[in-house]
Amino acid sequence: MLLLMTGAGGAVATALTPRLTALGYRLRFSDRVRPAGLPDDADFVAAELTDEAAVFRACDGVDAVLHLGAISSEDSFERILEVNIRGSHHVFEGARRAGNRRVIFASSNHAIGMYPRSLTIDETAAPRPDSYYGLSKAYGELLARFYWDKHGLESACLRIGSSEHKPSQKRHLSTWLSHDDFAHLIDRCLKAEGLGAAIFYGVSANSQRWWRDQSAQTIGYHPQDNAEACAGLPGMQDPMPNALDEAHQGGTFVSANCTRTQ
Ligand code: 15L
Repeated sequence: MLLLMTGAGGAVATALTPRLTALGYRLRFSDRVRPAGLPDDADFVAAELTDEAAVFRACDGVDAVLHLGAISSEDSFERILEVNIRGSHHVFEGARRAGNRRVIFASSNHAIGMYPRSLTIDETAAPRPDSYYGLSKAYGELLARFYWDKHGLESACLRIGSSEHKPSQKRHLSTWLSHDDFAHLIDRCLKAEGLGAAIFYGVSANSQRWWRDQSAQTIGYHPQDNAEACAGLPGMQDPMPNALDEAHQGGTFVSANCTRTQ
């Protein structure tokens, strides 16, 4: 299967590349500029997400799309609008036009970041974005639903927690997604029959997780890693903790540009 990976120069894509290759996927890489270290013979298409024609070219001829490309943290509404909102629309429309089988959309826990940490939620939880960034991910989930309902384009939206080499903050004990589990989840999403427009949490088997979805098990996602193994390590603190961030699942995104104090 030929898989287009947007945001190919990012840390997550770099970690996923050898794992997806080992699982048998052929990759087409796309980003604004060719990532350093990409072999000369790699299939690469340069595309700004804001450039509709370039994104359409990237989608042409692939079987599925893994849309990782985005501004990956909070930013101005205008920048988020252009890159994440308009850019994701270009990707879904490009996939539809090219007849791609399925889109895996990198949504985020920040689409549901305003849920309190005291609550365990599942994949039916309605979006409660904690930032413009989280809003753009909630919009991506709606785009995915829309392209399934209107055009029969299948998708999986992954509400990714913290995709890191290993947990390094207290919050990661709940949110960590190991790179191995991430690659396994993508593989299950690409192989599942009758996916429709699905939403899954991208989270490892953390003992302290806030997200439990039944449907991820039905596609055979069985995460192997657990952040708890790092619980006792020195330095596992959240950056500049405050009451608002510590009460909500999104962490520091919650208090950014927030006029509420509690
Ligand atoms: C995300 O969606 C961000 O892209 C990443 O930088 C982290 O902030 C992560 O969420 C997280 O919540 O840890």
